Amino acid sequence: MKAATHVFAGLAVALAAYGLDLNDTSVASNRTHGPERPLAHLTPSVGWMNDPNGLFYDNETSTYHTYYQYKPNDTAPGVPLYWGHASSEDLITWDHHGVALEPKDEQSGAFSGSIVVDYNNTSGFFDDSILPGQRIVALYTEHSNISESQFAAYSLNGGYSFEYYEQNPVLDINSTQFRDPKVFWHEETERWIMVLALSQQYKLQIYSSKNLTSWEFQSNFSHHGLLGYQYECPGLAKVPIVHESPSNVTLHGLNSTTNATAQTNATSVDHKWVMILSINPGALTGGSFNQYFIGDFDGKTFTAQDSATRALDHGKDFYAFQTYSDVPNNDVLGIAWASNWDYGVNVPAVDYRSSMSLVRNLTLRPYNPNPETTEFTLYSEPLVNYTHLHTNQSIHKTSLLLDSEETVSYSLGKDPQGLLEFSLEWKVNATAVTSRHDFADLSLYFRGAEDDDEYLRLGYELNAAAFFLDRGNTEVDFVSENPFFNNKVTQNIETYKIAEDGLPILKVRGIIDRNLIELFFNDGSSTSTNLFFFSEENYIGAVDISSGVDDVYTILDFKVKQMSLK
Ligand SMILES: *[C@@H]1O[C@H](CO)[C@@H](O)[C@H](O)[C@H]1NC(C)=O
Ligand SMILES: *[C@@H]1O[C@H](CO)[C@@H](O)[C@H](O)[C@H]1NC(C)=O
Ligand SMILES: *[C@@H]1O[C@H](CO)[C@@H](O)[C@H](O)[C@H]1NC(C)=O
Ligand SMILES: *[C@@H]1O[C@H](CO)[C@@H](O)[C@H](O)[C@H]1NC(C)=O
Ligand SMILES: *[C@@H]1O[C@H](CO)[C@@H](O)[C@H](O)[C@H]1NC(C)=O
Ligand SMILES: *[C@@H]1O[C@H](CO)[C@@H](O)[C@H](O)[C@H]1NC(C)=O
Ligand SMILES: *[C@@H]1O[C@H](CO)[C@@H](O)[C@H](O)[C@H]1NC(C)=O
Ligand SMILES: *[C@@H]1O[C@H](CO)[C@@H](O)[C@H](O)[C@H]1NC(C)=O
Ligand SMILES: *[C@@H]1O[C@H](CO)[C@@H](O)[C@H](O)[C@H]1NC(C)=O
Ligand SMILES: *[C@@H]1O[C@H](CO)[C@@H](O)[C@H](O)[C@H]1NC(C)=O
Ligand SMILES: *[C@@H]1O[C@H](CO)[C@@H](O)[C@H](O)[C@H]1NC(C)=O
Ligand SMILES: CC(=O)N[C@H]1CO[C@H](CO)[C@@H](O)[C@@H]1O
Repeated sequence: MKAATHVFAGLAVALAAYGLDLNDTSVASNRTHGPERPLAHLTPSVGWMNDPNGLFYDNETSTYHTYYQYKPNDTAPGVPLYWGHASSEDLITWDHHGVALEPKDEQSGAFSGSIVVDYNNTSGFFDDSILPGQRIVALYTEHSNISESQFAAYSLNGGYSFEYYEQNPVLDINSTQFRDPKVFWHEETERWIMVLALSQQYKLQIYSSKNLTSWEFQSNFSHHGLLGYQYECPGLAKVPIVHESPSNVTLHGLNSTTNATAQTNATSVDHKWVMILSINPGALTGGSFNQYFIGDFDGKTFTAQDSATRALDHGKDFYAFQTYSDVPNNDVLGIAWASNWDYGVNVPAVDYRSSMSLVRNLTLRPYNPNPETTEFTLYSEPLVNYTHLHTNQSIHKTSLLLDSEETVSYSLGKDPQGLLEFSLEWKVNATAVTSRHDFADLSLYFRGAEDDDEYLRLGYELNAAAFFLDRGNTEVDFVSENPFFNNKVTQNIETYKIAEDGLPILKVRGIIDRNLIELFFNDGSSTSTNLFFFSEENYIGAVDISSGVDDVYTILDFKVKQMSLK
């Protein structure tokens, strides 16, 4: 999807004329890794990428397929817009397969959509020669300046190329702002369900079908959450409830007025439905934003449990989140475009632009936003498979009481490649703060190996009870010149557990990959995903820990791994 305020016109020259064969695997099939390219995140081999599309798992080959909005011959979006395609077994290393879906002409776009595996051949597109697990049907938006309608396409070779349904469109309501179908099989009513956005009317619409080609309107979910300019890229997922927080700690809000167990009607409920919604522009922090609603779905109507909207990620660079179809054990796995339309077209780039987030595993678990409330929230866990990752250097420290005079420094080893994973658990003794005037911080400085004046600063400040990230300490002109690229991002963070001495403990896990940082607070009850830019090949090579106050912060556990691809 794109911001509708962008108008692309007059692009009429065939891609082939620019020497780019859409099916040319010699260009696009390799695991390319240029100097600034994230190592463990999906990036396109060349060209422009935005929303993830058509995510599915092929159980015959144990392979995850990810498609995405793609303009192969340019590092900015525009028509004709395609679906690019990559596949992976570990969700860390991706094989590129070039263009998978094409728009109907040069003035159009094959806009966002989804893929389902039609095991039972309800569509009639397949015969017995196609294994049930590879009966791939895509539903997507065919976009032009005069229309957005929903098209079907199917693959007879496991998702590598597609045939277009002869009687497209399968859903057309004569609108120019009607897009991004996410389709799934609803076991309870034995129907396919499609949720899509009537974008500029702030409606998510639900349709159902027996055969993926004939769609019947069921209901609207309208005017919920932050509205912004328009609704985009919705999703509806059945998310498992896990009744314990991940570390199985005793939650501190036991005198709660709302009680997480009561909220989900005791333990008889093992899931809730979650409606996912992207808006752009309209984020309170500027630009693109993903929110969600928790509720129930009966095959016709989604009913939110309360009037709250919740943030799927609190960072600047997490948009158009979509879940994978047909994942084993019904796990809810999904991926987002790790950028923001406010500046995504302007970020430093050479031959490609944009990255996806890591794939996240979603569950609903209890947490305490404050001491009087226990409620369910979406927890996100990044899937970091180490099969193709090599640890070059690791650091592990425990029991370190910080004072303001001393900075503790760690080198991350020789020739770092810019891929780090870290976790920090710390205890806060607020009574040791002598003055409310103090900036009572705990700070980590992740510094460049070539130039340590370039650094990311992240940390916690107890008077604000919030985590902060400062991505502005760099010589990269884009960072200082682009007014939309906020340098400072913050996130309130709740106590995670109480230590034996009664003091609160907090925790963060982070993955830093060349120019992208993903933060997971308190085992994933909130997250923050943000791009950052250092000078070329100035990969992070050291980390300093310091505090502005004495005896307030105890590092209970600090781990860092500096990694590269095997
Ligand atoms: C990409 O291809 C389109 C036509 O398909 C053309 O109009 C456009 O100029 C090309 N862009 C670049 C950067 O080559
Ligand atoms: C790509 O390959 C598919 C399947 O072989 C074919 O139908 C399609 O026309 C090809 N596209 C181009 C642009 O060559
Ligand atoms: C894949 O799933 C389909 C539908 O459940 C099943 O028929 C098939 O046996 C599965 N294939 C494998 C390799 O597990
Ligand atoms: C396939 O058919 C079986 C048996 O009727 C049914 O239980 C299952 O839900 C169907 N699945 C899909 C994806 O059509
Ligand atoms: C489609 O919408 C346009 C613009 O609102 C209108 O002029 C046209 O008559 C509509 N077409 C049909 C078939 O309803
Ligand atoms: C899909 O189902 C509808 C309604 O049941 C039916 O009218 C239509 O013919 C079916 N389409 C195909 C291609 O089977
Ligand atoms: C979590 O804690 C409860 C209560 O202490 C205990 O009964 C349960 O077995 C624990 N679960 C796990 C997975 O450790
Ligand atoms: C919570 O309840 C316990 C006993 O039930 C009580 O001792 C404690 O003071 C209460 N805490 C708060 C914050 O109300
Ligand atoms: C939460 O609600 C459940 C079910 O109503 C009840 O059994 C339990 O005692 C409550 N817990 C607290 C801490 O209020
Ligand atoms: C809880 O479950 C009972 C029995 O299944 C049902 O009657 C009741 O409506 C449910 N309450 C809520 C709040 O969902
Ligand atoms: C996702 O989380 C659930 C609940 O913790 C777990 O059972 C499942 O194995 C996880 N899936 C993956 C792929 O890690
Ligand atoms: C550009 C490039 O490196 N192409 C290579 C991609 O991978 C194939 C198969 O391994 C090679 O034959 C190409 O040379």
